Amino acid sequence: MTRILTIQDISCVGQCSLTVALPIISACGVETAILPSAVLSTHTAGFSGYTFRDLTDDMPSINQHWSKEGITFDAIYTGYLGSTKQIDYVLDIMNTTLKTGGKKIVDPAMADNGSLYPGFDQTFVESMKKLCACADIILPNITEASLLTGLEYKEVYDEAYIQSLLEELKNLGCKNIVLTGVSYEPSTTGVIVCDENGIQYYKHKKFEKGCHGTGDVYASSFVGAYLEGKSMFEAATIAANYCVECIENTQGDKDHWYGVKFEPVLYKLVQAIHN
Ligand code: PXL
Repeated sequence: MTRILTIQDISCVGQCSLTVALPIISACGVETAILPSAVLSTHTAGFSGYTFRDLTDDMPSINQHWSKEGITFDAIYTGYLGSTKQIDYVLDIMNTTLKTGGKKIVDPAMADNGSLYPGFDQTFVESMKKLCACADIILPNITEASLLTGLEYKEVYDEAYIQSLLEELKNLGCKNIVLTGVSYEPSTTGVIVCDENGIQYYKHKKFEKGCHGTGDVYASSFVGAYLEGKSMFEAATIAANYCVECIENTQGDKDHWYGVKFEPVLYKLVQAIHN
């Protein structure tokens, strides 16, 4: 059985980060160990007055204990990280606990819709570049790709712009790129997988209003499918279809503005992976 470590925050309420990654990756059939980067009472997008407990200082001793116990992982998947200093500790954890040939999968979860999330700054972006450069696979959205590359953020763009983002990410050292939210026309959006074989695009239905937390649902279901043996493009397609199911299951429910109802349709993801 494959064992993964995922490092991201616990937003106690709000259906993102670890409360999404742990159930989704586990349901895919992968043993999922967690390292919380921070504990927040809620996520930061739409709630006010949330608490934030930074767990950066706990990371070195957790890593030391795992090393002493000989605990290792087949893959490490990082999401929302709580501080710049934490990125150096994450790199240490990757060096000590990842099995030979193990995969480093980085979702540079720090921005969306043209802006950084609250609490992040350019220093964090610079550190995130380091983490992305050493990753086997990164999963940025267009905002994150523009921040990582220093290229202008565009809401409307053409294939040449996307090509330049991918080229600059490769220049940064990124080996395999799964670029999400690539939309060339109002009614569709999609995901690009860029690896040593070239570029593939999977296009699907676009919803008028995006839902919070879909980036984490996407990355987690991609990771689950990929670690269960799907190719990068197959995993990217399966994850996109699952996100569409999650949004369809949530849209129209005004009380559920903070995340997607991913649980009732989780069986569809499992079926798609183990068909
Ligand atoms: O979904 C990304 C995410 C993760 N964790 C926290 C967030 C966000 C996005 O807003 O606020 C705490």
